[in-house]
Amino acid sequence: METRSLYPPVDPYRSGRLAVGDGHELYFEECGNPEGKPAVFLHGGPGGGVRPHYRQYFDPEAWRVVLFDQRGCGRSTPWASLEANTTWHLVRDMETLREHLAISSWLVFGGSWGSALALAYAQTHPEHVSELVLYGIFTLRRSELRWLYQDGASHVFPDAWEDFLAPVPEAGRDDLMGSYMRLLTSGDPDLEREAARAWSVWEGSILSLIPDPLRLKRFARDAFARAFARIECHYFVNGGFFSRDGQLIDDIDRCRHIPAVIVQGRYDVCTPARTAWDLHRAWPEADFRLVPDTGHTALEPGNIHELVGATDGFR
Ligand code: STX
Repeated sequence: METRSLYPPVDPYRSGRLAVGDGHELYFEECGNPEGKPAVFLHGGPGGGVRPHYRQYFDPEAWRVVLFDQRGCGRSTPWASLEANTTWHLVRDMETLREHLAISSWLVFGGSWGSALALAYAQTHPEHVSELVLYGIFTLRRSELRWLYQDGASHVFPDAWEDFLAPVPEAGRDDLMGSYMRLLTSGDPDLEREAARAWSVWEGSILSLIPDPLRLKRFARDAFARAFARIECHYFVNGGFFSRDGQLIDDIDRCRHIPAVIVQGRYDVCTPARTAWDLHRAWPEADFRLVPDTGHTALEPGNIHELVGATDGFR
């Protein structure tokens, strides 16, 4: 069978800014066909921002694709702000944006943190979701956060882990997320910068099956790391702002009727396959694709093949 690749690079036919309340303003863009079927792309992190290749998972003749930088990151302002920045603010922002664009329902596409936000949105506003395409499944359960930032991924990447530990004094290492939150909001610019870089590079180090030195450089830059580290850490010390551990999988019945594809890399060290498996067990109707030879990112060939296949199937 033919291996599917990304659609060619495309420029937005329109971009804009939208005030969403609490002093936050979002950058958004639309690409593809203005008369096409609507879709929205939810980026990861939280705090990761939109990248140009995210436009390329959709046939530009068929889809009207909306992309936006979530509160506090990318080109949205105030940059790196944690004020009025929670999962439920982002869910509301999606509604504000959807109404602004006069879209009645859209396909929701999201990976990693984007998969969590997609599930939170679909469980709150199922009537506005036509389909779901999810990959690198992340639901922010305590066990998932512990794996990433306390004891788990550290066993696979002990070398990168040493650099993650370095900014935290010994006494703070029993609670690394809490200690990082204090460093990232300490008010000392040098401490904040070093902590943001170490947090961001740790995550950048574990994302793909094959190492990517260019990604590590990008993750180390202040212009990316500060928003990414602060916003992620803020969401994670707050358990994603869910009312209970496991909420997104427990509440699957609210969105279970929506046609969905779930794509998960077997060797995803960032969000291990256990979570996607638990979601698959709770939601057997969704088309589950466990890719045998990929890690976390949407740029790995096997993940691209399944993700483009998913949107092609729904066009
Ligand atoms: N964060 C998982 C996540 O959503 C724990 C994520 N990790 N890296 C990314 O997203 C980007 C590559 C999109 C920045």
